Amino acid sequence: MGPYTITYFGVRGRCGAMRIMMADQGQEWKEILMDFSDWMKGDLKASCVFGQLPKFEDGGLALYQSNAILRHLGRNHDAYGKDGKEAALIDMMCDGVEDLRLKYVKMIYQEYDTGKDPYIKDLPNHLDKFEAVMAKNKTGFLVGDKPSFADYSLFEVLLNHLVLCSSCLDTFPSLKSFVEKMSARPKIKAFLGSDAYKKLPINGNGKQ
Ligand code: 0HH
Repeated sequence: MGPYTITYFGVRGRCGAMRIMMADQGQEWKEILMDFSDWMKGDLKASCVFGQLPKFEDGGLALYQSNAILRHLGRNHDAYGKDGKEAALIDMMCDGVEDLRLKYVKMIYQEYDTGKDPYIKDLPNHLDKFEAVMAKNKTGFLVGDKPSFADYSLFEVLLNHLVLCSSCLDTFPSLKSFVEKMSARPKIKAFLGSDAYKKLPINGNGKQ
């Protein structure tokens, strides 16, 4: 397994969580940066299973769909629970994070000017679900006692929300502590401090 290759645009976007996960798992990966004008020529798009990036390569295996890629990394790096029951719960949490991510992406790309304030007002009604799971598990992770791919996905979505609204976790102590502890993991700390991470905008339209 590995070294891996990501082909994507020059944003964190759909690759934010997988990059943090690979960094924390001590993996190296290659980045192929796709210029949007080259993308518009259509050749690469035509070769992608769903006509979209990211493309992720693990040796001869080419994968699309960011959550499928996270699951693949979860299987490769023992971050998919200790048994079938934990794996099912991790899948559930990953899908819950995806629902929040989609709401965020819709607001950012389609209705930032009018939708940002209502989005922030409604945010506690979504974050409280993750707070409850995190508080109940008591290990500092969503499921089990070590980070799974769902934790990396949640962590990355929460980092983006803290940029949107720096106080959004103030009433959610378990999520706040989760973000602090994940941010302090040495390999994550090094990655978040790297130029490779900092130079990329969160989203493709300059909104955050
Ligand atoms: N469900 C898929 C997944 O999770 C969704 C993939 C997706 O939406 O992997 N891909 C988009 C790019 S992500 C895509 O391929 C949004 C980032 C936009 C940044 C673009 C410009 C950056 C310039 C600096 N879109 C292209 C397309 O659909 O033709």
